[in-house]
Parts: sequence; structure tokens; C-alpha cells
Amino acid sequence: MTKPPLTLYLAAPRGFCAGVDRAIKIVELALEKWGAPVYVRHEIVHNKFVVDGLRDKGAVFVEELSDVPSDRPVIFSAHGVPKSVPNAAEARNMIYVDATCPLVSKVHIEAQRHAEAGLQMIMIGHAGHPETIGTMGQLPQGEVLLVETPADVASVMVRDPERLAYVTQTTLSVDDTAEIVAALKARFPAIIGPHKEDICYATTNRQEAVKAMAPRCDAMLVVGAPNSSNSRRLVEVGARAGCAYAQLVQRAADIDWRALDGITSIGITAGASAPEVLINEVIEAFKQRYDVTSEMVETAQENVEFKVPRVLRIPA
Ligand code: 10G
Ligand code: SF4
Repeated sequence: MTKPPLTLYLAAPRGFCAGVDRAIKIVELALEKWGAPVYVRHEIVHNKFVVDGLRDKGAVFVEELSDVPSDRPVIFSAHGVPKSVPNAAEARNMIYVDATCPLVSKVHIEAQRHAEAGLQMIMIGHAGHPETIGTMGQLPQGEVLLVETPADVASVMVRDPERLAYVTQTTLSVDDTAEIVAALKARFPAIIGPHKEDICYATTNRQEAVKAMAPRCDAMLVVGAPNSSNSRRLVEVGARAGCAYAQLVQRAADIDWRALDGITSIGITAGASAPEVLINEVIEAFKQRYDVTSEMVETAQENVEFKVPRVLRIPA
């Protein structure tokens, strides 16, 4: 039987960012240095396949530091942690390695710097997300106000409208955030923001590539996990940029083939925590059913790399 033709657009950049790469490397090097078990507080990155792979090598994933025995090393996930977490680890004399992405740590420092200068902080982010909890947790409870929407900006109660600053989560929708920032600036003209926004290069680049790809394809799949914020943003960006069907899939088995019936083009991308092996698995699944012609939609090139902490650069 002849296969139907399909143009497969592949977004670039897609998949792993430098912060994810570094965080996974940190767990692998920690296992080499200290042996199993090495504990990881929260999923090192939001991807079940990555987490399962590291668990097989001896990593133990827990949600709270209190679940880690004091005599085993613990890694903090790439999303960052409130200050209370390393403080508690130090109080218990634990070995800990912070895998917080340096671009998230930069936001933590920003928030602290503004607070020290006497400004009240507003964070643009998603309630309950570990990065938001981590960034807000750089300052005492109640010090950072969270806004998620322009409507929140309209109702937020501040101490002094003349002495405000804002930071953002790094994985937000660039366009939605611009609207929230505009609302903040309209209500509080004196508010101070980051020199360049806190949304990171990887988030920005992946969303740009989706915007270029989405109007060209009948359907679009984002490889990523349901708890991966940046991956979910890519689905939204794709739908808004004109793709009639945009869906998140964890791997090939999740593809709803019936929903794709009749398509002649498909766009594929992946969130910053999705490994290339899963993207390839999805591409292969299309190749089995269609006569695929591939085309890359490349809107940027990336060459960012972050070093692992010094303690893991020294052999055991
Ligand atoms: O997109 P989120 O923040 O949910 O995380 P992820 O693990 O899916 O992707 C990597 C991004 C981070 C570590 C947050 S800076
Ligand atoms: Fe770092 Fe951006 Fe990746 Fe988050 S998404 S880990 S901030 S590079």
C-alpha cells in the first residue's frame, strides 16, 4: 500500500536547553562521584523519561528535603528552590548540589538586589510552579506579590507605587508576559524591570521557531510532559500562530492518529526538557505511516553551555 505524502516541519531550536543539559549532567556526575543513592529534590527537569533514566542509575526523587537522609547527597532541581531549602540542608550538614539553572539564579539575585534597595517585588509567574515558589522564596514569605494575568495587575495591592520592581518566570509566553508588563507599567509607571526580560533565550527561541512553523502546518505536536510549563506554552503559541491542531505528546504512543486524519503537513517541536530520542521516536512514527519529506524551520542557532559546579569537576 502506498503511503500518503506528508511534509514534516521540524522546528529549530527545539528540545534540551543549556540549563537542562547541565542539570542532568549534575545528577550523572553526582552518581559517579558519590555512588547511589543520590537524592534529587523534585524532578530534576519535568520529563518522566529523563527522571526514569536517572532513577535506573540510582537517583531517588523526592519532593521535600525532609525526605532525604542527612548522610546522602542531594541535588536541587533546575527550576530553583526557596532559600529555606539550602539553609535547611546546611543546618543538617548535608552535601548538596544546586542544579538551579544559572539563568534562574540570575533572577533570584535580581529579586534580592531590588529588595535590598527597598523596592517591593512583583513576580510574573504561575502560582504553584516550582520556579515561582523558588524565586518568591528568595525573600521572606509575603514579600513578593504574584501576578499571573493583566486582571491580577489591576487588583494587586502594593505598599508604595513609586517603589516597585518586577521579575518573571523564565519559561513564560513572551506575548502574554508583554501584556502583563504593559499593564504593570500603565498602573505603576515608576516600576523597575529587568534590563532585558527574564524570559530566557531558550524559551524565546523555541516560541519564535513555533511561530514561524505553525502557520505552515495542518497540525503541530510538541514533545513534552504535561507538567512542563515551557512545553505547554509552545502548544498555546502554536495554536495562536494559526495552527488548527496543536497537541502535547510525551512520546509516539500518545499520538492521536485519528485526529490527524487527512493532514498533509505536520510541525514537530519539543520543550526544553524533552530529550531528542523522544523527538526521533515521534518522527519515526510518522515515517512509518507517511511518505515523509522533512524540512527544518530554523529561526535561531544556539551555542549556550553552562559549566557544572566545581565540586563535580574534581574527580572523587
Ligand atoms: O518549563 P518548566 O519550568 O515546567 O520546566 P521543564 O523542566 O519542563 O523545562 C526546563 C525548564 C526549567 C528547568 C525551568 S527554568
Ligand atoms: Fe535555564 Fe531557560 Fe532552560 Fe530554564 S528553560 S533551564 S532558564 S535555559
